[in-house]
Formats: sequence, C-alpha cells, structure tokens
Amino acid sequence: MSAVALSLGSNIGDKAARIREAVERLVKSGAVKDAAVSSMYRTAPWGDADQDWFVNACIAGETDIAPLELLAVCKGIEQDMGRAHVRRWGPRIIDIDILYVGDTALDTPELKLPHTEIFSRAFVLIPLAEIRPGLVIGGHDVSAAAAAIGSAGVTKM
Ligand code: PH2
Ligand code: MG
Ligand code: MG
Repeated sequence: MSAVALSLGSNIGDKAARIREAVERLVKSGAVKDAAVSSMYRTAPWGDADQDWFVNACIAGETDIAPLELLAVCKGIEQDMGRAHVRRWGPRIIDIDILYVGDTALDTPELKLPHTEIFSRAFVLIPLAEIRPGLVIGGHDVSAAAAAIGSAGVTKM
C-alpha cells in the first residue's frame, strides 16, 4: 500500500456534481482506499484565464495499484464521464490528476510524479492541506506552502 492523493477539477456544467461523481467512481473502483475527501472549492481559472471558474477538491488515501494503473483508472473515469480534449489547460467536464504515490519519482511523457505543479497551485494546496495537514511531498510541506501561497481566488463552497 502507498499513500496517494489526487486533485479533481471541473468547470463545465454542474461542476460540484461532477466532482462528487468522480470521487464516487474512484472509491468504487477500489483504486483509492480509506479515502478522505476535502471540501469543494470555487476557484478562479489558473494558467488559461479565458474560461469559466472551477470547482476543485482533493482526495487522499491508500492505493495498492501501480501509478500507471492508477493513471489508467483516472483516464477511464474521465472518458466515461464524457471528457473531450479541447485544449491544454482548457475547459473540462472532469480532470483527475495524480499528485503523488508514496515516494514514487517518475518523469515520463504520460505521468510525472510528484505532479510538477502542486506547489504553484492554491487550488491544489488548500484542499490538500485541509485533509492532510503536515503532509510533506518531495521535501516540501504542503500546509506551509498553502499558507504561503494564500487563498486569493479559492473559496470554500
Ligand atoms: N486546471 C487546469 C488549468 N487551470 N484552474 C483552476 N482553478 N482549477 C483547475 O483544476 C485547473 C485550472 C489544468 O489542469
Ligand atoms: Mg489538471
Ligand atoms: Mg489532467
């Protein structure tokens, strides 16, 4: 078993319902066990600002499957929920990103672990710190980073 956390985001349609559905599917799949789920947050679009606001949340738990298998589960759920690829960082029905899997360090075109943008995104740090206070990823403290980045554009729903 490895500790795992994932970030969920949606900015099309009933965003909160999409997040709830994705969490349910992740838990039902057995890919994330002993799951803790954060509050949902209304967040301003990051990176590509020319799109609707998002709902973001994080889920953390334990996994007994390999990172690439977990990635396949996430992509399968995105597909089953009707995600279509429009543009990088563009609008999406559901996005499920693996943040870290135990101590796994991976740098492949399909998957980089830990996720390279965790510490630049308040919409990841704040929900993650909520459910895993004191978590350290790659030598960096998530709660300290969440406090430092501030909560501009990230509002608990
Ligand atoms: N995801 C992106 C790009 N920008 N902005 C917010 N607020 N939330 C997201 O989940 C998000 C984003 C690409 O994955
Ligand atoms: Mg993403
Ligand atoms: Mg993604």
